[in-house]
Amino acid sequence: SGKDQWPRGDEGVWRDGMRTVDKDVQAVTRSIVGHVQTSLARQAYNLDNLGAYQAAALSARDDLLVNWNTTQLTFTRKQPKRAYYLSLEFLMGRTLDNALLNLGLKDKFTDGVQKLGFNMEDVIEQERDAALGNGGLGRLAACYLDSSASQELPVWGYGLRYKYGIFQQLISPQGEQLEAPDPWLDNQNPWELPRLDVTYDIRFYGRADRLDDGTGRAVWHGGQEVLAVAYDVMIPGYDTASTNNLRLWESKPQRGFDLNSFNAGNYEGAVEASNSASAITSVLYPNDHTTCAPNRSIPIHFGKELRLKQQYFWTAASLADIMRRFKNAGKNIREFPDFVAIQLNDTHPTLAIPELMRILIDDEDLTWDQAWTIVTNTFFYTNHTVLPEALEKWPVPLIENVLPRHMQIIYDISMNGQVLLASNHVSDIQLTAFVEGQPKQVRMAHLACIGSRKVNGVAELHSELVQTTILKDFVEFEGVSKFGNVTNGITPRRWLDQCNPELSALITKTLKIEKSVWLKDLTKLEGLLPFAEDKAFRAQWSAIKQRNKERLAHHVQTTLGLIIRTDAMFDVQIKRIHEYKRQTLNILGVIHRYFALKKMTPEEKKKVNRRVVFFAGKAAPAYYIAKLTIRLIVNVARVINADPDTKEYLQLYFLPDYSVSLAEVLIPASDISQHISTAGTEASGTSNMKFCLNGGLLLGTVDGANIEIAEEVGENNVFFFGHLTPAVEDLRYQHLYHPVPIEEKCPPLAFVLNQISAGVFGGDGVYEPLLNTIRQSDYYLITDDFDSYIATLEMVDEAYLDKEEWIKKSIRTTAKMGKFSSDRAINEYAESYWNIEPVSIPTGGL
Ligand code: F58
Repeated sequence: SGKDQWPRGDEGVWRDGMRTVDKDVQAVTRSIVGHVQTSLARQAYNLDNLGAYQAAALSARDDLLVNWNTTQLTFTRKQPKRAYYLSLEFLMGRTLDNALLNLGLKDKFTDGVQKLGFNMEDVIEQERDAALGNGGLGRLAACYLDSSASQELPVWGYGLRYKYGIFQQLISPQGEQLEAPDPWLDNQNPWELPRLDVTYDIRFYGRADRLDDGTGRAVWHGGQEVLAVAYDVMIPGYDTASTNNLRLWESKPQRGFDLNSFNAGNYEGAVEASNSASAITSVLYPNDHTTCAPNRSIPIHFGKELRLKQQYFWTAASLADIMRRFKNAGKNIREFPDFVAIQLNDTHPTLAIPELMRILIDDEDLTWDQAWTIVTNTFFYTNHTVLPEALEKWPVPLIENVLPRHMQIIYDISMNGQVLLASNHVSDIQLTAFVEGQPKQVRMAHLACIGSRKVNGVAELHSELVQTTILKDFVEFEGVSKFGNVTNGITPRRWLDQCNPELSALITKTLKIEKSVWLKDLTKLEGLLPFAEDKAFRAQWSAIKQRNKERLAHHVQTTLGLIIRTDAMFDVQIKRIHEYKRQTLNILGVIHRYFALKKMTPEEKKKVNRRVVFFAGKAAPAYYIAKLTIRLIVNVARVINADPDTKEYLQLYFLPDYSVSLAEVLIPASDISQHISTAGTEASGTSNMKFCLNGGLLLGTVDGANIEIAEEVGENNVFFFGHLTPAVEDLRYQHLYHPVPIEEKCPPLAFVLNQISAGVFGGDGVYEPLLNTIRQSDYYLITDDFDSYIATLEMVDEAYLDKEEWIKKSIRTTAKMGKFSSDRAINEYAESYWNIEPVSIPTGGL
């Protein structure tokens, strides 16, 4: 700092005008009332909860802005190396509560809002979720932003500002999933700052002419140009002034409309051009692990070109922005990787690799080798799946048309790779080619891998599978040191302190340290271990779980009008609906239990463990089998919940429209949660960590991060079942070549399937295609794992009946979850991948 860094005028006058964050309740109420009066232009006497939310949000935003400005100014002055997290999805959920907790202002706002006649919980509920993501991958990005800011790491996110987030899920009277748009911006979004001055022109189509000057440069011209406009979202760190930025791009026509067409009397044509530009950021794609339908025969090709345009629009705008910031700092282009690290969240931003090559060669006049050195020291690629049908491939003719210059560069990268391979005597060059097939397609995972400095998977087992299956040949070619693992994590701020305030308070009281200490070093939770032996502590622990169940029951009653009993075990499976995640196994298990109950005498029933089973999750709109699974669950629920023989012992609910906010109510209420993917298919899973952090036990397969959770909490505190990864391929082979009828292989399962076929749950034969996936190839091994699944469910019942032992397991589980903080994960990226360091941010203005 220094005098020259002050903008102009009298420093004292500036300082006097400066807002600070450290406010008392009166400052809070004044600020809220001020926003009601001016920003909202509303009267105090008719203010409703929504108005109160908006005013409170604007007030919190003022505080965030102070810190955000200081943070950005500090970065500009210090010029640290920065990391950029490129993700097509950021599943942020609600912001107000989180912002207040991170700012340390929650109590003051609760108090202030109360004085103004409102209840804080009701006010918080007014906010719509920012649901710019499908599932785990998008929520992971949100947790990583929270951790980066909390640890004062200079990390910016880059994404798209979709006008419509993930679709809203409705359930029809028949139990079918229906999709409705999610116009989340309709009530205005106080958390974003339009930056109408930060714009870039993004080109599509046209021609790329190579210059014949031997430099390899080309000129890309013509086609369509679309404007990218920046919107900034502030990301507050916890217990620090550090407030990072998430920059989201909106697409707009370059000019309001095409004057030429307009003058030629083609008014509709003129408006159309403007529509097509805006279409790029209009909606989030609701696909989930499916470029091809998982029955592996029906490809889903909806709006492919638009998706490619989204990917390019976003990566090109982000790179242009990163480049402009880098150049403003006055550095030499060769130093780019010393100041910039770019993390590719899955293959969606892979076009950034040829795009940076294009910038460096065509605009910056570097040679191919100079450019390639910069590129391969800048990018890092995280893989999130090894499911073959989920690996992105783009048809060459499509790229050639939309991005002609990039197709040339991709061919050149491929050719150079091949030459290198040949000179390294790699046996099967074909395998590493990333332009393959008929029609030719570009395998994006291969391109991302070859263009990155490092590649990682998201849990130990998954990273191993990445190296031994999909990228095996690259390991041979480039050496294992390029490949690593960063096990996923979750932010304990949202996923414990915010969603389970009572448990958070009990932990703070018990550990006898400040909340901010253990929330920033989650391994401190180990201090809870001795209290598992303390009966009074156990009573408090289980009373909190009970109140969280009641909170969930209350939520379900007010939103759906259903009465849920809370004197039962709460058993939860919430995640995208997908065959590999095996919600089918769960519902078949429920049906099995239902028939077992029906056979019992009243005496036998008295000994039964009462269960309430919850499902929630969305299916990709084109994923027929997943939608049938939802329909089956809903209709089984109808029968079971109405059956007087069983309803006291077994209840089943499908909660529609799963979201981050619904997860925040469900997770703290769970006794046991299910993570039961076929071994080797779930890369990591992250909700497994959330449940365990909140003292819910885990029922799962030996897959993804379940394995590492068991390592931490001890095998005797989790319930594992099913075949292991190495057996999966053999079993699938047997299904195809030595099939055994289900009646013989697994009679209890055959009985359940037959009951569904017989129409016990209605449907008139609609479920046959779903049942046939099990009866025929059974790719996801339901028939192989059913028996051990049922046996394990029974072990869970038995364990739950020993209440005191169960609570001990619950406490021990929470105590050992330190590893799964996203702070740990983001530190691994910062240290071992990006090579960036924390920058401390002064509090209070300039
Ligand atoms: C998920 N992937 C993994 N993809 O399935 C899960 O195991 C992991 O914990 C999580 O990533 C975080 O690493 C995932 O959520 C998607 O939603 C893609 C969205 C775009 C289309 C393809 C699926």
